[in-house]
Amino acid sequence: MADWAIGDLHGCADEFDALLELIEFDQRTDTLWLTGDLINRGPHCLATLRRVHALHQLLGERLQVVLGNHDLHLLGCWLGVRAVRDGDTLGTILSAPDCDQLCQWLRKRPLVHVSGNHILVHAGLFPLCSIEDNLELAHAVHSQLAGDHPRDALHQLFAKATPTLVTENALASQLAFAATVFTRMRCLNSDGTLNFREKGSPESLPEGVQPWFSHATPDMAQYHVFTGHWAALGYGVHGPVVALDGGCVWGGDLVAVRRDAPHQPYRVSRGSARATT
Ligand SMILES: [Mn+2]
Repeated sequence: MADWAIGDLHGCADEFDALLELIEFDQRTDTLWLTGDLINRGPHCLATLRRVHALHQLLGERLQVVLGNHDLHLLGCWLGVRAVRDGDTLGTILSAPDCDQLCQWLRKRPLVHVSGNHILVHAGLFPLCSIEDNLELAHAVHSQLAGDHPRDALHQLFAKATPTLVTENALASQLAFAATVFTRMRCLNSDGTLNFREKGSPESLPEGVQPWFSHATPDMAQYHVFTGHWAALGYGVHGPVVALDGGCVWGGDLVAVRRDAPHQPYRVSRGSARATT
């Protein structure tokens, strides 16, 4: 058996199938972690979401998916909290007969998943608070979103985030901050506040702006943190962080690693997979 992690799918269903074939994924025994952003921007979003949902039925807890910013956006569109935007490729999902079933499943996925010293999260962990506090924040978002009032939860998640954790505030008022950290964060400013602007490669960042993991605490060094989200960063191991978004949807690669050997990537490049109907 092997424990795998794969980066952002973004509707690249053919490449996902090809990568599972390449790594000889064994559905009977292997585990699979997906870094989120299953959908949007790419060509086969409905097929991808159905495929991952079906795999989850088959694998149960051996398949873990965390929510990314595009997954939250889809949930927002589904419940009428957000409008579909230019460049979105969510139409086939939103008009599918099984849209409700798929989105009900999606909203119950966590923002952070932990197993032993391995952590799965779409964008990252806030490095200026402990792992424990990060997990508590992620759980707060998850329980709201998976609870009885997902529309209210999404309104809170999409509210303007404070640029840092406000410790004296109630957790409920930190939901937008938490959702931003776990699903959208890339960089911090020199004062430790979230930088909402920079999306480029680390080399292109202005002075004082650093990747979030440059601030990683000794606390985090005991873990492997598997992330996606940052296509311009690409695949790489940065201390405890294993970045897996190879930018497949933008013409790059879909990347898999065995979680116990994160320095050895397996890649399928965009368009190299056989076309499916
Ligand atoms: Mn993302």
